[in-house]
Amino acid sequence: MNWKRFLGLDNLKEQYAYSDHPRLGYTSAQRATADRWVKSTCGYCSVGCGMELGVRDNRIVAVKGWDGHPVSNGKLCPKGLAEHHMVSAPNRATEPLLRKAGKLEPVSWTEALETLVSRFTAAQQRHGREALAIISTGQLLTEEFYTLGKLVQLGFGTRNYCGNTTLCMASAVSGYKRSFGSDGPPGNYEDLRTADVILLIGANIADNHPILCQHLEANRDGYVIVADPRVTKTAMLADRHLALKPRSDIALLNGIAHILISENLIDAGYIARHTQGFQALQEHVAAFTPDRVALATGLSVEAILDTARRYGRARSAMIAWTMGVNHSTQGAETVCAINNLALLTGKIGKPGSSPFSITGQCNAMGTREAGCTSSLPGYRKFENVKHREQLARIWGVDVARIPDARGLSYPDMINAAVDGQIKAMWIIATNPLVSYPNQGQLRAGLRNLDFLVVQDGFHPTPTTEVADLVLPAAIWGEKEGTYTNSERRVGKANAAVAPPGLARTDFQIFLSVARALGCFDELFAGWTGPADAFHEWREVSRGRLCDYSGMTYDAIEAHGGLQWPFPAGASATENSRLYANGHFETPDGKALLHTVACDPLPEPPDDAYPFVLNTGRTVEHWHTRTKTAQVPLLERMSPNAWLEMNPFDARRLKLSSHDRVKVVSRRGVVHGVELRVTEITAPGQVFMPFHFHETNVNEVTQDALDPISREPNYKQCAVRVERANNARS
Ligand SMILES: Nc1nc2c(c(=O)[nH]1)N[C@H]1C(S)=C(S)[C@@H](COP(=O)(O)OP(=O)(O)OC[C@H]3O[C@@H](n4cnc5c(=O)[nH]c(N)nc54)[C@H](O)[C@@H]3O)O[C@H]1N2
Ligand SMILES: Nc1nc2c(c(=O)[nH]1)N[C@H]1C(S)=C(S)[C@@H](COP(=O)(O)OP(=O)(O)OC[C@H]3O[C@@H](n4cnc5c(=O)[nH]c(N)nc54)[C@H](O)[C@@H]3O)O[C@H]1N2
Ligand code: SF4
Ligand SMILES: [Mo]
Repeated sequence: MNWKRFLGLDNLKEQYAYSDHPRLGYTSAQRATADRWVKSTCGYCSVGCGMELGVRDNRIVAVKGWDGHPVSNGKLCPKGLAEHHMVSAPNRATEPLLRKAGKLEPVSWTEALETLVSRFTAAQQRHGREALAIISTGQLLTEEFYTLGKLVQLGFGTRNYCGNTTLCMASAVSGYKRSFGSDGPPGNYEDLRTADVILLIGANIADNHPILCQHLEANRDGYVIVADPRVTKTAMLADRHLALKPRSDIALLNGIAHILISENLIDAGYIARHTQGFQALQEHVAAFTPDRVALATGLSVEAILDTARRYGRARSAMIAWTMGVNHSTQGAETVCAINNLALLTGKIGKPGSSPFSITGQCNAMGTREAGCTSSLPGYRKFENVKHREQLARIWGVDVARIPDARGLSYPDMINAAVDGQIKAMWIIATNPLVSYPNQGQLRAGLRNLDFLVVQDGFHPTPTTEVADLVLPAAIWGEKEGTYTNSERRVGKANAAVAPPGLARTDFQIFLSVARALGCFDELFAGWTGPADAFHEWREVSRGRLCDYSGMTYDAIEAHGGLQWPFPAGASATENSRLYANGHFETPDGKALLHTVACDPLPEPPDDAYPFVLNTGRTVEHWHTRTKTAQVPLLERMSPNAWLEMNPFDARRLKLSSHDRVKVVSRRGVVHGVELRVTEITAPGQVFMPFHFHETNVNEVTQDALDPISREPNYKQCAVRVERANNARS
C-alpha cells in the first residue's frame, strides 16, 4: 500500500505552494520570498513534527517541513502545512475585554489584571479558597504550564486546577500509574518502524496523527492490526481490521491474554521477575475463551486467535492506542488490560516492543510532566510526603503549602459549579462550549459563576463570548518554549512574529497576574522569559523519570528534539525507552497485572434511542475549529458536520445521503446534520465529528465519567435519528 498516495500527502506540497490567500493580503510570489526561516515544532497534534516558518514583514508567509527532523523528516500533514494561515486570521483576540453592563468592552491590561485578581480573591474570601477553579489545556508550552502550576497552587492557593487533558489523556495516565507506578509512555516512534506486529486500538492515525503513518510505511514487514468499530482510513490501510462492537475492547484484550496463557506464548521468566498478580489474572481470564470473546466482540474466533498468536509469537510487538480506548467509563482499566499483554509477554522496554499511548495535543505531555494538575511537577505524587518535601525545598516554601491531595477534576469542577461550590473560573486555551460533553450541564455550571475569565488566542469563540473577562493570548508562532510529543521528545517552538495588538504570551500573562496578586517576588523573582522557567523546571525534574536536567534549548534545537529521561551525558540520538531494565516505579519495582471486568455501556441503546453514537475527528480540522476554520483550503475540504449511517439502517429509516437529519438523545438535539450513508459505520452505530459548533454533537453526548480517571465516555451514547423538516429543525 502506498500510504502517501492514499492519504493525498503526495501532492500536498504543490497544492499549498500555489494556493494564494488574498484575504490575508499576500500572494504565493511573496511567500516564496520569505526573508528568513525560523525552525519550530508544529503546534497542532502530539506527533511533534519539525518545521520551518518563512517570515516576511512580521508575517509568517510560509511553512515547510524540516528536512532530517527525527520525527517528520521534511514532511507535514495538511494542518501543519497550512498552520501559518491561522496566525494572521481576522478573528485573533487583540485586546483585553471586560463585560460592562452586559457587553464586552475593551479595557487596558492594568484594568483587566486588577479586575481578575480582585474578583478571584473576593470569591475566595467569601466562599473559601477552593471556590476558584482553573481549567487549562494541552496546548501551552511546558514553561507556561510550570509557571501556571506554581501560580495556582502557591499564589492563589486552590487545588482546583485541571485541564482539557482530562477529556483526553487522563485514562492513559491513570492506566500507566496503575500498571507501572508512574505516568509516561514507555515506547517511541522507532517501535512503529521496527515492530513485527503493530496493534492499533481506537486510534485513527491516518486522520489524526498522519505523519505517524510514515513511520508505519517505513516498516516494510510489520503486520498492522487495527481494532476500531468503524472502517477508518487507518483500518483501510491495515493488514487486518478488527471491526469490534463498541467498547468490547476489554473482552478482546482479556481474550488475547487467555490465548497467550493457554498456548504458552508468555514470558514466564519476565512475569516472575518483574510483575505481581499473575495468578489472579490467569484465573480471571480463564473465562474469556475465544468463543465467548467472539460473542462479546462480534469478531470471528479465527481473527481473535490469529491476533493473539501473532502478538505472542512476534519477536517485537507494539500496542498503540488513542481515544477509542481513553474516552470510556472504563478507559483506565482498558489501558491496564493493554499493559497486561505487554507484561505477560515481556514486550516492553525493548526495541519494537511497547504499550504506547498516542497523545493528542501538541503538549498534553508537558502538562502531565510539569503541571500541578493530576500530579505534582516531575510526576511527583500529592500523597507522597517525600515528594512534597523535595518540592518545598526547591521552591523555598513551607511544605504545608503544597497540597497532599489533588483537587477536583475538570468535569467535577463543572458539576461543583452547578452545585454552587465553584464561584469563579479561569479557562485557558480550551473551548468547552464546543468540546465538553453534555453541553446543557456545562451551560448550567457556567451560568452559576460569579466571574468567568477566558484566555484565548481567538475572539469570538463560543466560550469567550460568555466570559466576563477575555484575555488575548499570543499563540504558536508568536512564542518560545518547549512541547513534549507522544514519544517523550521535547521539541522547541519559537517565536517567528510578534503577537497581534495587545495580545501577550500566556507566560507573560501569568507573570503579570502574579505581580498583580503580589506573589511575583516570592515565586518568580528575576524571571523575564520562558528560559527562566525552563531553567527551574530542569532542576525540578532532575532525578525523576521525566528528567530534563541535561537538556538545553540549544541542544534541543540542534537535534530536532531530545527524549526524556535526559540527565547530563544522555545520548541525543539513541531512541530512549522506559523500563528497559524491568524496574518499575512501584514500591517493590514490580509492575502490576490487573484483572479487568467488562461492564455494560453506561447508556445502552434501546427502542427509543436505538443507535450507539460514536464521535471523533477528521484530518482537515482541529477540535473546535477556532484555528482551522480560518484556513480556506481546509474549510473547503470539510465545510460542515455529517452523520455517518450504514445503508442497512438508512433503508429502514427511508433516509438517503445528503438528507438533513436531527440527532436526539436524552440530553439534547443536534439539528440539521447532513447524512452520509456509508458502510464505514456498522449497522446500529452512527458517527459524527465534534469539530462544528454550528451543529454541536456535544449537545447529545453524555458526561458519564470513568470513576478512576474522570474522563468522559465520548465514544458511545444512545441516540435516535430523525429526518429534519429543514436545515434548522
Ligand atoms: N486532524 C486532527 N488531528 C488530531 C486532532 C484533531 O482534532 N484533528 N486532535 C488531537 C487530539 S487532542 C487527540 S486526543 C487525538 C485523537 O485521535 P484519535 O483517538 O485517533 O481520534 P478519534 O477520532 O477521537 O477516535 C479514534 C477512534 O476511536 C474509535 N472508537 C470509537 N469507539 C471505539 C471502541 O469502542 N473501541 C475502539 N477500539 N475504538 C473505538 C473511533 O471509531 C475512532 O476511529 O487526535 C489528535 N490529532
Ligand atoms: N464529542 C467529542 N468531544 C470531544 C472529543 C471527542 O472525541 N468527541 N475529544 C475531546 C478531546 S480528546 C479534546 S483534547 C478536547 C479538545 O477541546 P478544546 O480544548 O476545547 O479544543 P480546541 O479547539 O483545541 O481549543 C483550544 C482553545 O485554545 C485556543 N488557543 C490555541 N492556542 C492557544 C494559546 O497558545 N494560548 C491560549 N491562551 N489559547 C490558545 C484556541 O483558540 C481554542 O479556543 O475535546 C474533547 N471533546
Ligand atoms: S501530524 Fe500533527 S504535528 Fe505533524 S504536521 Fe500534522 S498536525 Fe502537525
Ligand atoms: Mo485530545
